[in-house]
Amino acid sequence: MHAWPASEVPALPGKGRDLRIHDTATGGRVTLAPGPVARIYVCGITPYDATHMGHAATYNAFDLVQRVWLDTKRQVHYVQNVTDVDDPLLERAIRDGVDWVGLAERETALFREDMTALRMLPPQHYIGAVEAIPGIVPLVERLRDSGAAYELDGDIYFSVDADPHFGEVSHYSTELMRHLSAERGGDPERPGKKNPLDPMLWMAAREGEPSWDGASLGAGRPGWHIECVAIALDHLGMGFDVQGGGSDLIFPHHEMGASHAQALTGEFPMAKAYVHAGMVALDGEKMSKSKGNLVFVSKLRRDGVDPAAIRLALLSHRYRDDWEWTDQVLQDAQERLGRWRAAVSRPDGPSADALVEELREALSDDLDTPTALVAVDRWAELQAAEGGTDDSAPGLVSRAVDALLGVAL
Ligand code: 5CA
Ligand code: ZN
Repeated sequence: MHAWPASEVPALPGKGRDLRIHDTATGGRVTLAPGPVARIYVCGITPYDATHMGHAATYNAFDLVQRVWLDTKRQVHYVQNVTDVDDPLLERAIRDGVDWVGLAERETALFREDMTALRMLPPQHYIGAVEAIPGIVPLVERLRDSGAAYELDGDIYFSVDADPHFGEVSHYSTELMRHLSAERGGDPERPGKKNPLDPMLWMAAREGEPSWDGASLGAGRPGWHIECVAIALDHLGMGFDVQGGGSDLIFPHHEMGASHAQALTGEFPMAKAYVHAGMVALDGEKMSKSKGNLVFVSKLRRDGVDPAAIRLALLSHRYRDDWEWTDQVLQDAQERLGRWRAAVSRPDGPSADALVEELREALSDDLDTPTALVAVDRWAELQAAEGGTDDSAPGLVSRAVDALLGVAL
């Protein structure tokens, strides 16, 4: 699949700091020190109702990770998937009486437009589940042949008991895992499974549903977790730097993914850091496609809202926190954007060298965007109150806010 066009990232004087980031698997902060090429996998959308503010907030967090790395003069190798075949997508297509392929294509196209408008850096590899099937089938065959997977009425399940590290990403109790498994696409109640938590790797073809050639597995379609593992291993290999997504992916998705990879390669964990963004709510409940309580990026754009203001609204919250989208959040961001634009539109101003270092420090500190925004606010206030004589300062602030925060002033 093609991704979306990249906006240019201005180079800043000096060099940024290494990222210290919260890792769900170890429960603490890790300092990431990748080689010259940092590797990141971010779970992509299931394209049936994109792009709501929760999605945008999560992709914003991982865009910042890349901007910090780029500022340390590293290259970034970024991979993202599109879950373009899965139960919720097929169910939505049936509900709306539309073709599932067309639905996925339309929503993916909208997501690309939204990501472009928000200045999110594109992945180098943007891979759909369907196009990944030829790579998924041999992995499932290997898992089955090594005893880490088994067949149940034609479907192939992964055996979580095959992985001695199972549970070490989420650290959730068995009870919670069982609950979340039922809620998030698993089938803990299905009779005949070795462990109720075992997830499906390959689903045998069902009447009226799409299916693909699965070689010795028979016709069918892939499970959700093996999709991301196959794409990540194919394009990044084991031991990449960050696996990212929202906190609702901690279990089962990232836990199962780490287990699949461990059973396939004998190595653990698949990623050096498992990084999770908090959930964005609307009217007191998590924004979700299934509940339908959504605010869409595309709707705001159609209403004439500047994408830079949307991005500032996302940045005003710490990425790990759960938070609530309100009209006030957007209005505050619009006002802030106006103040910043007025401040950089003058020919000179107070020196901004210290501000660049403050931004670097705040972002390297587990992506502390609220502190970063306050630092820019202070420079803009000083500009408004006293001005300054540094004729390179407004340009430097514009470039820093663009390079590090993805906001075009
Ligand atoms: N296709 C899978 C990942 S492989 C998937 O979860 N798709 S999704 O469309 O449901 O979500 C895409 C990303 O947005 C995931 O990282 C998910 O955790 C995140 N996300 C979904 N809802 C919210 C929300 N309300 N707040 C923050 N992030 C969210
Ligand atoms: Zn995923």
